Amino acid sequence: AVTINRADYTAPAYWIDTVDLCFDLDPAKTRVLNKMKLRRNTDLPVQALKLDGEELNLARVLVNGQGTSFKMEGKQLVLDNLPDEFELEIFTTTCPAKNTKLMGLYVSNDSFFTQCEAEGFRRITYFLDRPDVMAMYTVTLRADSTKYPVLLSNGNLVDSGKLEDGRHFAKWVDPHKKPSYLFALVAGQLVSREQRITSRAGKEHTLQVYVRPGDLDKTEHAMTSLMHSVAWDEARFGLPLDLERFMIVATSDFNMGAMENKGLNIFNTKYVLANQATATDVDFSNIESVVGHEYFHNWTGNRVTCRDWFQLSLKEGLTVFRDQEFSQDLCGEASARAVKRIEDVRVLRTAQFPEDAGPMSHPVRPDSYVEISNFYTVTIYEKGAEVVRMMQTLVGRDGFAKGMTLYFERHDGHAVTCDDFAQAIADANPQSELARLLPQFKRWYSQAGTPRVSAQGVYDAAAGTYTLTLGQNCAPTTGQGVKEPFVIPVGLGLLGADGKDLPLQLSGEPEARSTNGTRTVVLTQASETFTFTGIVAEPVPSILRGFTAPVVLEFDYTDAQLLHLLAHDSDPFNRWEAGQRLAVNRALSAIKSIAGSASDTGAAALDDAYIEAMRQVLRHPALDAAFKELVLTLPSETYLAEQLDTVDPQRIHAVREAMRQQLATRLHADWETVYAANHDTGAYTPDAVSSGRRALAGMALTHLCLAAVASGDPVWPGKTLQRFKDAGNMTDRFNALAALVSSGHSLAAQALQSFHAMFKDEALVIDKWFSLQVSAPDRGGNILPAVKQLMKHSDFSLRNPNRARSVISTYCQGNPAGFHRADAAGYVFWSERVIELDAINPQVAARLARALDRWSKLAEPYRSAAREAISRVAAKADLSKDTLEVVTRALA
Ligand code: B3K
Ligand code: ZN
Repeated sequence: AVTINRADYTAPAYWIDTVDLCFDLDPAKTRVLNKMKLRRNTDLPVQALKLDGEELNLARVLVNGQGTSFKMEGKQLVLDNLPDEFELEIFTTTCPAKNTKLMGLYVSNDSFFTQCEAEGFRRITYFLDRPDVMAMYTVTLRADSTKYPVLLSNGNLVDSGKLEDGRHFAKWVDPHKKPSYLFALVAGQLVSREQRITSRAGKEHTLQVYVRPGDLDKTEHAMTSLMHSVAWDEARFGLPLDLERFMIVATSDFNMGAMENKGLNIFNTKYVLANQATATDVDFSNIESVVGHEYFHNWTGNRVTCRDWFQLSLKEGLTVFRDQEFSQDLCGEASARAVKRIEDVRVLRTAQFPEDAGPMSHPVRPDSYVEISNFYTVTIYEKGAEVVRMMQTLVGRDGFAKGMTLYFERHDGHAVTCDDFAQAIADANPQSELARLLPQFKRWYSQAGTPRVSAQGVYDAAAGTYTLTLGQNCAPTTGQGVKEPFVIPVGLGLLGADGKDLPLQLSGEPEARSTNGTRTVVLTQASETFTFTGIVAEPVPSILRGFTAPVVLEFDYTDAQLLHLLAHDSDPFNRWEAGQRLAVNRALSAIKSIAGSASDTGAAALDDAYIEAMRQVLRHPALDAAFKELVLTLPSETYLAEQLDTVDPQRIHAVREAMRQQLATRLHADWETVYAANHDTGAYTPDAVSSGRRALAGMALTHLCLAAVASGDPVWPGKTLQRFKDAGNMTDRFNALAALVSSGHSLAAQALQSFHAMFKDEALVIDKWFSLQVSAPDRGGNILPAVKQLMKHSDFSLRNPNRARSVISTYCQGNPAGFHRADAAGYVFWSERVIELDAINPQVAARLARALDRWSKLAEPYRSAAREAISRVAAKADLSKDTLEVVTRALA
């Protein structure tokens, strides 16, 4: 496999100004006529034209209307001795029906769809398939009018009509130039929900959401989310919709979440379809953020795109930041914003931190790759978003908006780099810390790894000072031995004995400076000291408020300090974090002290102080239900594993389950009260407040069922089953089902059966049915047999990515104790599925291959067995470069 290096970037030898594509759509043989106008890049010496192509049948090549000689170099079509400007005509055919990779043009449920990012356009026609070649597109689609009544592509419909033999055509012109990865077409039997809107500037637009007939009643939320997105980008960043028509199309066969093709976003049905009967609150909120995300790409990604794929975070980190801000702004209230922030940080810490410490570790701007599809990662997306957020922290919210304006002034219509973005934000804020520290700040783009920030506090009663020493350190990552210090903004507060924030005055300053008791200091050295004056009693420090930087904070908090923060911190993030630290400390000491078998969890007994603190949270009159649910959720097994040098997944599971059981039994009366107070949320709306109440009620049910299983009391399981039957929305119904399943109660089987019967025609609900069963707590190794049994179910299919993921990825990546078995059967299963999937869909296989990223941290016998399984995959002949890159790096 060939490694592509960032340092090797060169501009393209030719530019493509216009593309005129004509498709004769047929599942077995689609004909593609591609007429382009090309121009030599006169900045470079004369070179041959090398066009990318993959799995294409080439029929004809004409230069200025004349047949011409060409050669093939590997997959590339090479033309020499070309004029400086010319028209190139290429005629190819492909077979969309056989395209199981779902890249390029493919068929799903008898409709045609495309997916071109990153390198799928070359599977449609020969092209300079790279993001810095931007062209104007005209697209004509021809197809059978009965089977494919709807014909869509980017831009505006300029012509349509009937053809002979029952066929018809549609011609689309995109008014904006774009890179090939943003090309899209859709053809099939689809219906749409339509909405006319008027922008702030008074322009009219048509918004459309296309779905299969029968799904229209599930499109309202996506449309509402789209309207909110349009309004938000205008209000917050002054960025309007630049198209008359903006379309979203849903397909049930899709490799990822959604795709921001210009004016024609294509979505996984999972992120479009929702109504209260079939979708949970989490689904509703995911739809809002994914619709927002793809829409925001229209500026950050499409108007200004990436020079090369190493710059992927330029559009993805920025656009995740934007969708996170969007969701927070829609929440309105500060407490709901904080809940969203906590959820985002939880994703970062449970997925990105492990990635950054493992074999696939890479900087936000990688230096090399074998297969770019492997770099659509939590590092590029979520850590990239944190880097953008730190810029906003350093220049302020208004300063950041000014920076965005300058970015578009400078780069609209161009393909640029992460450096260009950072430069624009800094230049718009010349007095800011960002401008002062820019070269050092940009280490966040070049250095991989999660920095650890250590903090020590010393109180000097005589001087009335509190001195905080902050240090930073980042462990080596693959290929990067030595790390230079990062620029780390650290939000700080000091709590007095009464729990209130103290005024913050650094020594040397004439007066205290802080907003709402918080101030942000910027750590730039390996170690720095900050001395606060006028402190009359020893405070409790609240460090890294709001999680101002993607780092691990090390501070040796006492239990008393953590309990104080949990009870009083004005920063909701750190208030939650204090509860998590209390739980982590207890879990880790139990894990370390269990001498014997994994089931010996006596050491996990929770102390009264912890239980009492959790009780106070549950009873707190002022805290939101959503926040309580987050505090009462124990750190995940994956998060706990990351805190250990050697990981025994069975032990972690046993300890965490024991803790959960104790929370269930010792807080029994409180769970009952909480359930009574929150289970009725009235007429369904997926807003933050009622979603939070449903989540907390669901959590209460789970704990009540857990306690009931232990005591043999039939009352709560019975009530839960009744709740399952009577629920007026999917969230309540699914939570009741999950409570029975996750507590291992015998009523679960009948509930699962009736759930399947109720929703047998709702693919997305059936996905939930599958994944709930394979993510249940492992009891005596029962999960793997269940997985194998479910794969024999007539609803199971390996070819549909959502379905394959709902069983296989959920098991291998979402159920550590079920997967990491002492008998290695989980790993054997994994290696077989990776190999099997790789032949069908390399992207799905390569994602699954990452389930063993952290194998080298495992305790024996897991470690050796895992390595053996990875080696088995790596030894397979003809692996895709996607999967090969993942397993090769894992073994390196
Ligand atoms: N840009 C697409 C991701 C494409 C992934 C290709 N393997 C979705 C998104 O981030 O919005
Ligand atoms: Zn994106």
